[in-house]
Amino acid sequence: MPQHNLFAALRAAFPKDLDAVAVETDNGLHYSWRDLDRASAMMANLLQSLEIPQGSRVAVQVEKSVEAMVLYLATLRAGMVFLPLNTAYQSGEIEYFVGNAEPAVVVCSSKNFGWVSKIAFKAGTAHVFTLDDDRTGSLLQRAAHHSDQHTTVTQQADDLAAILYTSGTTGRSKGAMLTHGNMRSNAVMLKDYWGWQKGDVLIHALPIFHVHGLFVAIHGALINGSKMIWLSKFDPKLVIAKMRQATVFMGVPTLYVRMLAEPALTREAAQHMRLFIAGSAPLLIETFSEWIERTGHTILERYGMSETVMLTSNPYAADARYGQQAERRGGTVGFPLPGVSLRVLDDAGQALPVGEIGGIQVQGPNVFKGYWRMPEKTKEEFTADGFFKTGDVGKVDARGYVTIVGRSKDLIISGGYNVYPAEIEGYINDMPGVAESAVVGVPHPDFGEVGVAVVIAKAGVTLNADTLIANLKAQLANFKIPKRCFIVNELPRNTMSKVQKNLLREQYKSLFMA
Ligand code: MLC
Ligand code: AMP
Repeated sequence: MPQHNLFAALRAAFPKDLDAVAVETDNGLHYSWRDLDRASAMMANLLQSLEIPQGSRVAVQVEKSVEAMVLYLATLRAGMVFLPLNTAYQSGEIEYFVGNAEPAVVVCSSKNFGWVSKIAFKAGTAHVFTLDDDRTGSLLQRAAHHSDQHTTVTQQADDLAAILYTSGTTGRSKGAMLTHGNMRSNAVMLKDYWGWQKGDVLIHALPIFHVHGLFVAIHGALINGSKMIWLSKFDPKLVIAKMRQATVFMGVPTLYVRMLAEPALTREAAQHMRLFIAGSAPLLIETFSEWIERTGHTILERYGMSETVMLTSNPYAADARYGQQAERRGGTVGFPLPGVSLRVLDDAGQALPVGEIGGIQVQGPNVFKGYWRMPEKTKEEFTADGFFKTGDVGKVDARGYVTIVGRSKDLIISGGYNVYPAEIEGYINDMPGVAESAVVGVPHPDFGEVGVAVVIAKAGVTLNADTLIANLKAQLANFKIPKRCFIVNELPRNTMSKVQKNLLREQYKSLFMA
């Protein structure tokens, strides 16, 4: 049977010299390619020794560490399904994910073991391990007893490799099922498209529980046999300092905005770099232009989703094979990647001509298999001819460049994290004394966009905005908390009684902008 396991493709790209440095951390540790191979073999053997079926979910909520990345590789190797969880999620959020995904294994930080294990055992998970960012925890202790030799489990292209939870406009989060084929095809294609070359070194400064840091960045480096400079947390000064030893950087727009605020960001500091890539949220044209002025480099913006990995990209260079010019155009997300079909449709489902704005639909080997245990939702989000409805609104120009102009889904993207107003409104509406609420996204100089809550009290009740925010903080991941809360007497409505969020966005648009 042919081997489609993503790990097999990554492993095949390891350099011949397995003792060369694969990862260098910000606290001075060096991991060789052999270390990655052996450690992932030991963890894969541990997972398999648990005698859980192939395809079992391994849910992971841990701080960023090389060992956490190795656990991801081990999960692939063992033919299990990786389920990464944002470290900011609190108990209510984790309870939902664990209940929905029914993982056989849960790995958490030791400081959270008490509450996480309680949730996991209640949901029927038999194995809960700990893993901390200082190379300790029961996962490593147990793995140490296993062999450092392991034969990668054979997988079909259609077998699941990961589930990423992503919310919808209504209802609870949905688990996007990504297969080995989805991720492998995307990684192989991007290696070529972004011109990865021998000697490339990636600065890895993103969290590793979302597509950008976990897949695009890690796969990109590993499938090119490239070293990573591994930062546990984004620090603009440190990234700028590391540019002298690196060639590739990937970040959400907020990271670029924060680096631009550093006087140390100069042409000289960025001279050794080959490529700066941005995505996960719109990159403002001001940021794009200022980056060119300050560093002499043109950021390459690309567009993707949890459900699809990468969809479009500005060109790395002119490439006759793709019939493309070399220009990276600010304000656009570039061309559909090789193998990706992208079309723009109106509300009636009619394809729109060049330059007209409509809903973006995509098809390709990178597009996910569907939502975990939600066949109805999956059906709703695909067209009869197999295109996925992204929920993004955009246009394609005569040269083929795609521009995202907005979203039909009610979603706020704050510093690269997704915040779903419906979820926050649900929590606010459940609070005593609240009649109703609306959460809208408004421009923010650092995070691009942030949430603002507008709340109406029940008759005769006086609400306190600070108390509402404190209440939310006790229940939800910190990045989801609205940055401001206003108690008002009424919400603007249209003739159908629907809240006009566009008017609220307009009303509060200058709140954070000078
Ligand atoms: C942190 N805070 C945020 C926030 N991040 N608020 C809104 N939006 C965010 N993104 C708040 C915290 O709640 C806290 O508030 C305060 O800021 C400080 O928290 P912190 O953890 O110290 O923040 P910091 O380390 O500065 O984090 C900022 C950041 C981080 C930009 C480095 O958000 C980040 O790493 N973003 C990247 C997200 C990402 O990887 N996205 C990829 C998705 S994949 P308080 O009040 O509690 O003190 C995807 C597909 C694709 O979209 O195409 O790639
Ligand atoms: P996620 O569900 O976290 O994967 O977020 C995916 C969403 O991020 C997409 O549907 C887009 O709305 C948005 N996105 C990703 N990249 C870009 C980009 N370069 N420009 C604008 N929006 C983007």
